[in-house]
Amino acid sequence: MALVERAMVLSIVMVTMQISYAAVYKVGDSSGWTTLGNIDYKKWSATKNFQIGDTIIFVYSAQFHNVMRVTHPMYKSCNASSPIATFTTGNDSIKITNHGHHFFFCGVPGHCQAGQKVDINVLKVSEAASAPNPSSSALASPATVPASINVPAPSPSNAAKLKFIGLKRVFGVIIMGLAMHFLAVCV
Ligand SMILES: *[C@@H]1O[C@H](CO)[C@@H](O)[C@H](O)[C@H]1NC(C)=O
Ligand SMILES: *[C@@H]1O[C@H](CO)[C@@H](O)[C@H](O)[C@H]1NC(C)=O
Ligand SMILES: [Cu+2]
Repeated sequence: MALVERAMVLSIVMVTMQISYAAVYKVGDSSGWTTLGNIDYKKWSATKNFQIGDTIIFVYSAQFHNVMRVTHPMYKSCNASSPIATFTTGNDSIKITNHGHHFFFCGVPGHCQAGQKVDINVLKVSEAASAPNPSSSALASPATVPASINVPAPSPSNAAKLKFIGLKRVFGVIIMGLAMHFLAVCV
C-alpha cells in the first residue's frame, strides 16, 4: 500500500508541474493597463513567449479604462465601434486558447491613440523554436565554434520544456524501479 501511495504522490507531483507550467502575465507588469507613463505595450509584449493555456491579466481602474478585444483592422485604426469582446472589471483575466494574434485596446476615446493597445501574439511551438533569440544566439555562436556543432540554443521556454521532459523521464525510471521492486516482493 505504501508503494501505491508513493506512486500516487509522484503522479500528483507530475500533474502539478504540468499545471504550474501555464504562465500568468500581467499586462504592463507593475504599471498595469494605463495611459500614464507612456508604457510601450508593444515592447512589453515582444519580450514574452506566450503559449496556449497562459493567462493575461489587465489590471486598471475601471473608472477610467476598459479592455476591448478587437480585429486587426480595428486595432490598427483604434476603431472601438464593434469589439469582439469588452471587459470592464478592472481585473480581467483572459486565458489564451488559440494561436495567432490577440488584439486588445482600451475603448475609452483617445486612449488607444495614446498607445493603450497591445497585441498578444501566440506563436506555434515550431515558430517559437525557430524565432531568433538574441541572448542565446549570442552565446551559441562565438567565432571559434565550428559550424557543424553551431546549432541554435533552445529558447528559454524550450529549455524549460526540455527540463520538464527530463524530469518526467526521471519519474518514469523511479516508478519503473518501484514497480520492479513490488514484483520482486510478490514473487
Ligand atoms: C469603424 O468600424 C465600423 C465597423 O467595422 C465601420 O462601419 C466604421 O466606418 C469604422 N469607423 C472608422 C472611423 O473607421
Ligand atoms: C485580481 O484577480 C486575481 C484573481 O483572478 C486576484 O488574485 C488578484 O488579487 C486581483 N487583483 C486585484 C488588484 O484586484
Ligand atoms: Cu484607457
